[in-house]
Amino acid sequence: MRTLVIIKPDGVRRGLIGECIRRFENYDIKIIGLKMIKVDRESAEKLYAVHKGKPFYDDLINYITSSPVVVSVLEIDLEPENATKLIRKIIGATNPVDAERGSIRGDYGFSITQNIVHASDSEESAAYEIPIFFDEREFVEY
Ligand code: FUP
Repeated sequence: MRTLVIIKPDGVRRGLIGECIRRFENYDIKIIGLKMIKVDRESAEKLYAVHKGKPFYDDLINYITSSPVVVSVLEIDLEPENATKLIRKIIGATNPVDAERGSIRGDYGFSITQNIVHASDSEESAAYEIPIFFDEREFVEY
């Protein structure tokens, strides 16, 4: 399964790009797309369309567009349910206070909005999110 992972503005600003990538590389996960970008408003609104109308929506959009992020597409050699579980285990629960030690958010997070990483939470959301940031021709096969 392919999934989108974003190292969010606080992850980049705090020098955690390498640490985050390390944690995915520790598993049999292949990075097939990787780039640094500044997310524009339109892409942010697409990414977070499911949260439109929620009290934290504006903060979320302002935050993800505030400074550069690293967007990546990971290929995990597992069926979607287990791939999603593995990614969730590596990044940890949304709220850092609930995230287990050993997960990215559990070890480094201190805010629910600024929680270092984003990952698609299902095969369907990955299929929706990946094209917001990547064209199929950008992926490398190896
Ligand atoms: P996750 O899949 O863990 O990234 O979490 P969600 O898709 O549920 O939420 C997306 C983002 O919305 C989170 F990264 C942070 C933000 N959020 C809040 O700020 N407050 C909330 O109560 C829930 C989510």
